[in-house]
Amino acid sequence: MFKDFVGLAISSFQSDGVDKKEIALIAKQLFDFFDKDHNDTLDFGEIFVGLTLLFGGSADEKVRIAFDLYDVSGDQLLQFNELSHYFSCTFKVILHQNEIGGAKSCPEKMAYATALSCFGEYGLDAERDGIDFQMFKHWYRS
Ligand SMILES: [Ca+2]
Repeated sequence: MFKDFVGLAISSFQSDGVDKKEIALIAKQLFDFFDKDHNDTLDFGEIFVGLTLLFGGSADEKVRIAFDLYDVSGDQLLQFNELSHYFSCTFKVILHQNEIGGAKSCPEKMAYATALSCFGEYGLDAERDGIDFQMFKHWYRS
């Protein structure tokens, strides 16, 4: 079931030149998020609740979901690579939606710069520190 899910995620993004490993990673986090009883299958209820939260939740719930999805290490901190990964995915979606004509913008570079400025704003060390949920929420809303 999980393999199907990842396969589906990969094939639906394949034409966009998005890194497969990256999709697989996010798909895994997303799957875990949906799979509330961790039995490696998604039942209708889990999918329904997951989608409701993703698309219908309050702003607070959405921030929480984003935070948990990208906290791959699960230590309740977004390390620099996790945060820049989050921005990279966000920018890819935004750029894809807007299809800025001809202008070759690079989501990875933008993500790196944004993550750097976010860490800088809180006076954190990109090598060692991480953004906690309160910082992320504050930053998300500013
Ligand atoms: Ca983490």
